[in-house]
Amino acid sequence: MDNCEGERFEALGQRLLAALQGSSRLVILTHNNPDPDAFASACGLAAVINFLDPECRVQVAYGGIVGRSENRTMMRYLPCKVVPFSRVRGRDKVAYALVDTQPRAGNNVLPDDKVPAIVIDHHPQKSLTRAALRQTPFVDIRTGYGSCTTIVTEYLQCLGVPFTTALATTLVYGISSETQHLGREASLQDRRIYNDLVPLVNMRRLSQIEFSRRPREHFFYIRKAVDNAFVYRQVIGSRLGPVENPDVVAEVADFLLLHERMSWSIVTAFYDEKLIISLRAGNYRAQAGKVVRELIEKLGGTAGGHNQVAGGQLDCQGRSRLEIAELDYGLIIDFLQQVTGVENVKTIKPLVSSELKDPWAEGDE
Ligand SMILES: [Mn+2]
Repeated sequence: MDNCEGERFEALGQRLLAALQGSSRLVILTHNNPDPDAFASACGLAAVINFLDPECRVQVAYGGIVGRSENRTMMRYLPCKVVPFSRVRGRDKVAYALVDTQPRAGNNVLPDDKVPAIVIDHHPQKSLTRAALRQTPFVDIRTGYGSCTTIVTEYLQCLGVPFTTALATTLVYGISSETQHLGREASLQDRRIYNDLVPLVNMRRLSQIEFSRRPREHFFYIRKAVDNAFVYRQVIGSRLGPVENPDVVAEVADFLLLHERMSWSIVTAFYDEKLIISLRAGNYRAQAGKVVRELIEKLGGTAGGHNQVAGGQLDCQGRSRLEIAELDYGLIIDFLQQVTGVENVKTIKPLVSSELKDPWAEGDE
């Protein structure tokens, strides 16, 4: 493989170790409410570091929660232990790596005053993250890659780290979940790496993860999502209001985009004092990341993403329920105007309900 040739990959191991600056502990952080790509990247990097320096104690940690059934099932079979960040001891004395996210991106728990040793990601940089990355000794950001897992798998291959079945299965699920089986935003390199790994995978386990059983609450969310769903031209969306599981936002966005006539889906919900927003686009040149940043950043929130998958969050601490409800509705209208070019969007039609439900109406939680 071209990226594995000669001194380039020999230097990779040395550069990773040098970035740790002799630290005997490394905490690998994913983005909050980690998805399969984040978990797989983290476990892959843990295997890389363990291989390079067996003495280094590596921990994988995340902020937020893991709500989606597939992700919870995946977590049970990970080749490395993953803990909530709150359970990490001695947080001041460890080196940090970030995967599938960047310092100051707004979606991870790395304290603002901490400079990570390693950052590996496939999301575009933003002005805020760029400044923080300047001080980071090891940075590898490849926006052309469909999954962050692919980058880390290249390291494993280049360094000759052996793949266990559990590791290969984790990595393949990371890539296939992020790219919808290589159909969404996947690059040639994602495909190559995926093909290399597939023979090593436990397919039965992979299937168990992808088609995992759901708890009863899942069906409540599906009902709510459909009850509240609206359409406007080629856009489908749903406002979920307050939720107990933030992962449901992305899940519903994927689900709604299955509608045969739609080119965009937008889903909002309220969790942990934040308005969360998730965007999906059918067109691979849609620039969803740019769209969501324009929507959220002017309100003071953080957002980002790729062409077809993007998301953001807006801190609502100190705002009244009515203000949040208005922000939520305003976001939807703003989005509709932006992507349809219609200047004055007034009526949005319900998808299946007789009238559009307001998730913020009192007593409707
Ligand atoms: Mn990712």
